[in-house]
Amino acid sequence: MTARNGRLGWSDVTPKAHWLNRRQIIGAAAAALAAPGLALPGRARAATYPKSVFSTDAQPTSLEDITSYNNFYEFGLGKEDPARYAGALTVDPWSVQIDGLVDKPGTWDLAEVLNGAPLEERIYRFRCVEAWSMVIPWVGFELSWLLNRVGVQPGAKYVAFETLLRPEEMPGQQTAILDWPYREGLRLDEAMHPLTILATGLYGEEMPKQNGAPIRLVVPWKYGFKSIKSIVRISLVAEQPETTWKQQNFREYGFYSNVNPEVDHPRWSQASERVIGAGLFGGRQDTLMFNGYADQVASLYAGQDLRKDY
Ligand SMILES: Nc1nc2c(c(=O)[nH]1)N[C@H]1C(S)=C(S)[C@@H](COP(=O)(O)O)O[C@H]1N2
Ligand SMILES: [Mo]
Repeated sequence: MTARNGRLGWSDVTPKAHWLNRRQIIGAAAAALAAPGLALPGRARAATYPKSVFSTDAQPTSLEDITSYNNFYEFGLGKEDPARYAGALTVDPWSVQIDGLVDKPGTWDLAEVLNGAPLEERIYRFRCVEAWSMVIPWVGFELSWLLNRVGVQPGAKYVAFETLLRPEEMPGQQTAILDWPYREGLRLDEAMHPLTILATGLYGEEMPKQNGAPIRLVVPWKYGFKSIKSIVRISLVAEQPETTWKQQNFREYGFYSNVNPEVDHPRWSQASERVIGAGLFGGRQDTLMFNGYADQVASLYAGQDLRKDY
């Protein structure tokens, strides 16, 4: 992972049809703004955000693949279920409860959460525990920015997250495939790490519902299930919180779940991964320690046995 100096820019690596489409949208939006009395169309939110030195220079997966091959069990077990059913999810209004060991607990409207947020584009590798991967151009901000705003108290050691519980709109929640609501957690130092973001969009547009609208976590060095979607609650706590997949099967899904090619899943190897969208041939690559972010995060785990703390 390197700074992007001297490398191809986003427009160079974005699939061209989509980029042209984005430019047309931006052009239309600018025209609408320039013409008094013309309303800005709802979807014309595409915008460019500052590039981050944390972005990978790897080729982003297409928007089509990122939004049609998803895991979001609230909408079903199939990869195509979220794109089919998540449209029913109401994401406006949306509020986020922030509680526990913080100076300013409360329930904030999403607009208040995002007020002043330093949004950036973060092109991250994304590795699912099922041994497939993508490269996703998120839009988001560092979780630490929000935690610093609400004031983390000294006793806090972990951060717990919860997804919305609304079975009327989420058919998967009408079944017992998981213990709802979906819950995740990070150690406080992981949560405060600059790579850890709350994402509100991808490809320069607001977050598609199937990807976890309106706000979701992204922790690029951990298996994808840690990156919890559609967050309604963030709690600062003293003890390691219960998390959905660990509760489901603690032997297969540990609390840490750092991407690690040397620690296999009990039922399959984690040494390599299927690259989504890479075509019929040559679609596998070796999995990297901490998903390629070892330089940035390995020090968080100094002195820990990663086979034990899987
Ligand atoms: N609430 C919730 N968050 C979730 C999931 C889920 O089922 N429910 N699936 C996880 C898994 S297993 C993965 S791989 C990623 C998938 O994110 P994507 O669909 O945006 O690629 O979301 C994670 N976050
Ligand atoms: Mo996953």
